Amino acid sequence: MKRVITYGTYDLLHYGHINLLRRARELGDYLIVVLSTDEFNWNMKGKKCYFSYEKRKQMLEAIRYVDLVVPEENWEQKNTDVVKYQADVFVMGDDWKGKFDFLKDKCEVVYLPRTPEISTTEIKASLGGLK
Ligand code: C2G
Repeated sequence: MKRVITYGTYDLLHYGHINLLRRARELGDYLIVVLSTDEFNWNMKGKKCYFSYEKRKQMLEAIRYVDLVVPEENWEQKNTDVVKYQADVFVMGDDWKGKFDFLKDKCEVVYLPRTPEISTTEIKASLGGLK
């Protein structure tokens, strides 16, 4: 079984996220999503999520491409995660291109083209304008 691993915040889930998850799952037989906790987002990414970790986890677990959702608590856990979850492939959108090449000694590293014109930031901005 070929195991794929990917990371993200997945707040305000949208079709760009789904496109990524679908293509990631197509690279193997089992997809693990390592989901940023609320604390990690706030303390390390300066992001305040609209939905809590539990809600974001619940939504991801409902997606047919996703087999397992586990917490991302820090930037450093990737090296141990790929071993712990026996990942054969590490996948991220290409906004992260090159950032995780250090994992190449443990697994295949794939950066997939982002879906253009959609982002959580843009959704928040356009909704912010609505009365
Ligand atoms: N993504 C995409 N197309 C978009 C938006 C996002 O392909 N229009 C991808 C991102 O490249 C990422 C995944 O969807 O691979 C999740 O996106 P985010 O939730 O924004 O992830 P991010 O906040 O970048 O967290 O340790 C890594 C971090 O946890 C990544």
